[in-house]
Amino acid sequence: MRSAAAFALFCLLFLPAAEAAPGNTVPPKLEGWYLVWHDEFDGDKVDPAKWRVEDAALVKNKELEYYSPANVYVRDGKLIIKSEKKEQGGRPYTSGLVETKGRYSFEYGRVEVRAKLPGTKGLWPAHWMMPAKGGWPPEIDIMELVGSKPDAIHMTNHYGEFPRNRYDSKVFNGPDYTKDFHVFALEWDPAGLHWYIDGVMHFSVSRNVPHEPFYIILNTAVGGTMPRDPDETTVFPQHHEVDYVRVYMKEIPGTYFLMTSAVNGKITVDPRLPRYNKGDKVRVAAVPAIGYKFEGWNGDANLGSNNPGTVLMNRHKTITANFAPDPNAPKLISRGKKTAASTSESPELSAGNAVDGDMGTRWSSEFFDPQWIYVDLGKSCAIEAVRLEWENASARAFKLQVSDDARSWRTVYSTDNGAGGTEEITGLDVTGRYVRMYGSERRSKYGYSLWEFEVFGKEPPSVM
Ligand SMILES: [Ca+2]
Repeated sequence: MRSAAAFALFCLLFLPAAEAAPGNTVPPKLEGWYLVWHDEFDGDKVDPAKWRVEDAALVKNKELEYYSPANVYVRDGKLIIKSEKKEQGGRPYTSGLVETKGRYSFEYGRVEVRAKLPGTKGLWPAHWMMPAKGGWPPEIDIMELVGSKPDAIHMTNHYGEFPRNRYDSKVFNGPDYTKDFHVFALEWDPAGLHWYIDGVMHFSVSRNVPHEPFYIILNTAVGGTMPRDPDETTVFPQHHEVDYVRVYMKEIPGTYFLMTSAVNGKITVDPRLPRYNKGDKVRVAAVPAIGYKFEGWNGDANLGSNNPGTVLMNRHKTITANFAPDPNAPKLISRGKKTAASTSESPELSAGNAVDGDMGTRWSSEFFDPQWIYVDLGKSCAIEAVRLEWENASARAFKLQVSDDARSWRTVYSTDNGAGGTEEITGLDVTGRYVRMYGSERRSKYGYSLWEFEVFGKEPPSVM
């Protein structure tokens, strides 16, 4: 399988490039592969249906950048991620991050990113992937580069359970990758991960291969543990230029892919398989994010307004779900309200940090089970949804509970397989003044750690 793909790529590299009109790039056919998703960046802006653009001072790796949407734009057929020495949001530098999170994810296939990387001390451009269901690890790093060593490409597979996570990694020393465009590719099948640079395989692993959908992230970090911080030799601004991102699936006769993508909601697929046999029936359901409603299907679903519906697999199919803002959606009613928690890891990590609307502040409990945090809505409210924004130290088993007096609790949701990341629990139909996350099993040896704990619903009309 490997040699066939390598041969196909070899041929591709030596074919004359087709001159495509601007705005109309046609990706080349890769023999044996089917193009399922791509962005050639031919338009005049970042496509919000494909990319989520970060707007936050993310707290990780001691990085120094603020990820600003102003630093990400499309120009001359390229996605540009600009890094500048400019204060924003309490950080001394601005840079950019885009990801297909909440839009597109895939399991197995070939992803290609053609890019020209920024160099200079303290910069850290990366093309990487994270699991769609949330949590960390796993993580696959297609390409990472430390700006002060512009000829060294890092390729890494992160695996295991936080905090006993591990990684397999290789550094390939080639040309200066900041001078020209290069193609960084990852091939991923159930048996292995294979990293390619300009069509040549440089790293491969056959253990700890992930088996779940991942989304794609492109960014440039500034400072932090990997590149160290910029110094007087650092040159700003810097530009990370991406010519295209393409995802291919391997063609196997008689099997078909179901591609799904959605913004402001998700499509659940049952059974969810990397590929299907002819005649298989797949149940799909469109689940709007909090604040949105389902408006219908697009693509090959052929489901009318049925939700959920059943898709017959007799060819490759792509379906998207449309979600629109819901004017009747429940409102955020927990922001800034009183909180209490069983414990706090330290005074700086108190319960109030989970309702302050700041994704850079968090509540963290002490490191034993059980632990809880509740918010006091001030009066009895109709509660319809809860969103939990977990830090890495998340809950494997937890309940959501509601109370009128903070003593007697009613369980309204329970799981023993919490995914971490962003967890939205919707469709609640309960009334209460207090809402509690009660954790009974931690996912790590650390505590329960929430960037935000958000309750959505309706406050009662004021009594005259
Ligand atoms: Ca917070």
